[in-house]
Amino acid sequence: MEQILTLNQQNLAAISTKIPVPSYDRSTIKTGIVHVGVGGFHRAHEAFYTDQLLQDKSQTDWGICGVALLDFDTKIYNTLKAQNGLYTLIVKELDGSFTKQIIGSIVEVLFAPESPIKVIEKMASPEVKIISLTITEGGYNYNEATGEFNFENPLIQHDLETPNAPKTIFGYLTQALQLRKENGLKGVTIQSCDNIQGNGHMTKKMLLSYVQVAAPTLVSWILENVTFPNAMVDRITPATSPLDIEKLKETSGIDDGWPVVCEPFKQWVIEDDFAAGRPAWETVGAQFVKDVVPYEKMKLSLLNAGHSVLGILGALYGYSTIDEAANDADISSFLRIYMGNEVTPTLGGLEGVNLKNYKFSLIQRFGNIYIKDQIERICSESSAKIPIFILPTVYAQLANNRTIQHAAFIIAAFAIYSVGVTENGAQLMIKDAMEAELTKKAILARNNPAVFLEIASIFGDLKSSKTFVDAYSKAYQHIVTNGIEKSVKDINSRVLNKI
Ligand code: CS2
Repeated sequence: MEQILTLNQQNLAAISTKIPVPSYDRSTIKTGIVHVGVGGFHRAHEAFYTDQLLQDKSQTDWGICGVALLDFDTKIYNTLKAQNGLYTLIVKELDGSFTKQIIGSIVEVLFAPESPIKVIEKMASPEVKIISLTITEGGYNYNEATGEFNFENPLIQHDLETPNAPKTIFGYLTQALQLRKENGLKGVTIQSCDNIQGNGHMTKKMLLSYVQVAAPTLVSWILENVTFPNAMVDRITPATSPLDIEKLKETSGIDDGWPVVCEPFKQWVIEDDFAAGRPAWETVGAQFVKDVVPYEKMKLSLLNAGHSVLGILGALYGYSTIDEAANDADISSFLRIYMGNEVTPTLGGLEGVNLKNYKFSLIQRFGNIYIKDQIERICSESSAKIPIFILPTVYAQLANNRTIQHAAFIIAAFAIYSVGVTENGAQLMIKDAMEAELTKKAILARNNPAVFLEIASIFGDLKSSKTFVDAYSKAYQHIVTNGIEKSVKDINSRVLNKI
């Protein structure tokens, strides 16, 4: 049997006989980027692009220091630390083959709960030019009902009281920027890599709200010295399964505690607004544009919303992976009608993008049977995703008196999903920061479906739209009376147009 090699810097030369490893000397790479949130997505996306860039050996300034922010992140921190920041990226191709390589761009890792000061100092280090973030939609601490920063969050209160040992990204950034200011350092870029419309604008708005209270004198310095480029990020990255880890061992003889699996497709469209220089990511496939808003809108309302549609319906059908839902003829029709009739009219012209092709490519990506993206992953934190992925489409359609039937159906399906059990009695695993509230309202909704829409931090003022409430309540009753499968067929049969 082939010798199994543990992934770490020392074994890299031996591993290079099995799969490609970084061609650059990692010991010469300086840390130019601090990235918060070293989960699968960052490692399949920004860290991958950066690794490709570092293969051009003249680029030595853009290594990444990965920061694990939450207590919950101990495992990824320990794994990356033991592996000297190295990990395997396994791309699951459309033909079922796997392309593997070792990524080396994460040259340092820090665990914030263990050493908050080290994280603050690293963010404030003169060689660091970019602080990038993958902190999930919920991490921006935004209240959908008020549109404002949520100061009621106990962690935010903690950060205000204990600035030197923060727990949230806002506490960290404030301390780090304060230190940069005191040290006379100039610009730095804070770059969001999360799925939020105007993610740079959102980061700026939320950070400034916090700083206004925590360190008011820092506000003007931030306005002068920090930029927040918007970006659209894309690569489907399912959670790594124990089987992925085993298979890597078996087929390549590499023992990697947490490899990353992803699809072949990748896209990164970034606004070129960097305060202190940036990596030439365009040389490895990223696009720099003046205005990224239309790209973000397209991706969030078609891909991410598409995922939520497949996830919520798929869960109620009893499926466990996205490809199963995407390859179900009725769910697929539902999705195509939603995209064609409800989302497409809300997207303005996109220069250089063929929307029709984009939608078809999504259907193909969702249907990739090798990716096995988990419905559980997609449905997790839906309370933060729905307001970003689906509701902007609903508001735009309502404002123009256009159809919202399929969107209303999805929200009704989500209300039924939130009870936590399918119509066949199977338990659903709800992973959501708002789980308690969701379940409570979902149970009450059985008597009066509209109650679910009262969760203002998700649905804002949607409950005051009679058109929406009627369509939603009708869909809810239809599903309860006829079952999910017949209801999906019925609603589809009322519409002729698809993409
Ligand atoms: C997904 C995203 O979290 C979700 O619900 O839609 O993680 C999606 O896979 C990525 O944004 C793809 O780029």
